[in-house]
Amino acid sequence: MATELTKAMVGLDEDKVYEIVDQLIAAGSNPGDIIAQCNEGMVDIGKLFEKNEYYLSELIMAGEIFKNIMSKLEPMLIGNDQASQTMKGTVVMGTVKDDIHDIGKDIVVSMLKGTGFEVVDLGVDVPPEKFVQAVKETGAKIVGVSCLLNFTFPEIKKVVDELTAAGLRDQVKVMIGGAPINEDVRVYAAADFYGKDAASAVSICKQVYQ
Ligand code: B12
Repeated sequence: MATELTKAMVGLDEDKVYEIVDQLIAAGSNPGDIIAQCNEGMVDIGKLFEKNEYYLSELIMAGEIFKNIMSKLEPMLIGNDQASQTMKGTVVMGTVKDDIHDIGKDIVVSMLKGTGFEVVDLGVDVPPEKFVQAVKETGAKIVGVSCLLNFTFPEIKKVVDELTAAGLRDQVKVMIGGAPINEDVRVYAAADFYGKDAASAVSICKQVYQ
């Protein structure tokens, strides 16, 4: 059953969305739950887009609403982990080449920072060689690759291949995520981990830096 927040999100009812989010924050709701409800709305918005009931302008608006929600939730994600005082390790993060979706990546980045990881955020539309260069420069043991488009799956594979070509594959793990990603894509790209959400990204990184 879709919640009121999910419904308001799907309807792009901006004022209602912020009102509900503010109420949930005031009531002490977990930011992860609020994100999950909004995310469910984003998936439905994507389906309406596929059916030509929503257009690019609606996707853009949905993205802006989500970013505004994140600016309310971000302070709750940063430093909400008691153990965050101790630096856990470095993670290189970016969205693959030709893909400009950054909302999910940014949530992963915030959650990782909030749990004590140093994150090198390469942004969006990142060519494979930039991932490689960042690993060389930082010595990160894990690279997070975000990908939201089916036609950019080969770009994930290229990141893995370039790491191999640079002789770095043995010392770095590759985790991937984004709405259309699943285990099959992980196998196709020869990545090490698939994470379905930001919380999974955190547990994967904790596992790698254990
Ligand atoms: C908002 C949106 C946009 C916005 C993005 C704004 C922004 N600043 O990011 C704009 C308008 C730019 C956009 C553009 C396009 N989009 Co768009 N977009 C969406 C939409 C509705 C929501 C995406 C989103 O932000 N979701 C919310 C976040 C929180 O979820 P998330 O990204 O999945 O992230 C979570 C997890 O996946 C995970 N995660 C994410 N990254 C990572 C990384 C790692 C390492 C790990 C472990 C986990 C992880 O953690 C996050 C938090 O839980 C999706 C629908 C959907 N199903 O997602 C379509 C969608 C992704 N878009 C789609 C399309 C087709 C496009 C366009 C090609 C449309 C066009 N004709 O131009 C362009 C492509 C532009 C480009 N080159 O990148 C399709 C892709 C279909 C496909 N599978 O290939 C989708 C699925 C819509 C659909 N159903 O048709 N889009």
